[in-house]
Amino acid sequence: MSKNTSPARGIFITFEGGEGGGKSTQVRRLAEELTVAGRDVVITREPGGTPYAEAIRKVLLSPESPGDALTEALLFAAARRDHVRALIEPALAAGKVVLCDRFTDSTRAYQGGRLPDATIEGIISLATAGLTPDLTLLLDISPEKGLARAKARSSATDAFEREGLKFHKEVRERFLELSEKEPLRFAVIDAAATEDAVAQEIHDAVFLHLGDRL
Ligand code: Z5A
Repeated sequence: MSKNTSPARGIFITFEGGEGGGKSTQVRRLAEELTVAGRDVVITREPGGTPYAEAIRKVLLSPESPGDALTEALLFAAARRDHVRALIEPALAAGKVVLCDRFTDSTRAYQGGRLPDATIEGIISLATAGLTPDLTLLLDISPEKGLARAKARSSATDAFEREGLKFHKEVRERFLELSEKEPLRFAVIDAAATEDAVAQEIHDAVFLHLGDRL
């Protein structure tokens, strides 16, 4: 009788929220913590994560963006399909912990206000073939604070950062609505707190939701 030697499936954690919420900072911190604890961790981001998807990222964030939500959603989805097939699924199949800076909830929050829900969900489903995060950490912060942080870091702005405050407030509301619809998948983190306090809240949420698998 052959023994099953394939590793247990890995864990998929996504970080979501508006600009300057500290997602990239906290992805790195959680990766360090889990690595020290002996887990094999992969850090990635959207749009991007693979050479092909990183090339699409350049197009998406360029100032030439036509500003059409369907065009954007289809491009995000094309990048995501390559990312899921070439990087995320193989890492999960190998038993790794995948930490992803933005994923499908960003499409729901950023493109969602301008397209029907059925269109958004159809496009997401085509790109992911049903892959859903095990846990989504929503780093919630007021757009005023988040954009100020992003600006303090760099004076260059991308196509999304140039949108007005009203747009960013609506994005924040959509993220919060998503977290209310799926409270078991989401943990809402107060991202206005200090970096150490945010890291502690994330640690607590990860071990509360996934402790038995870590
Ligand atoms: N987008 C979309 O529309 N649809 C989609 O499906 C997807 C994405 C996947 C990608 O931008 C854009 O694509 C994004 C949505 C859209 N819109 N925008 N803009 P990105 O990936 O280039 O940018 P971002 O995701 O918004 O990341 P960011 O601005 O780099 O923010 P962050 O990663 O959340 O924060 P950070 O880089 O960790 O920190 C920002 C600064 O704050 C930095 O100087 C830190 O040192 C500082 N920081 C971090 N934490 C703290 C605390 N706690 N206190 C004080 N200062 C802090």
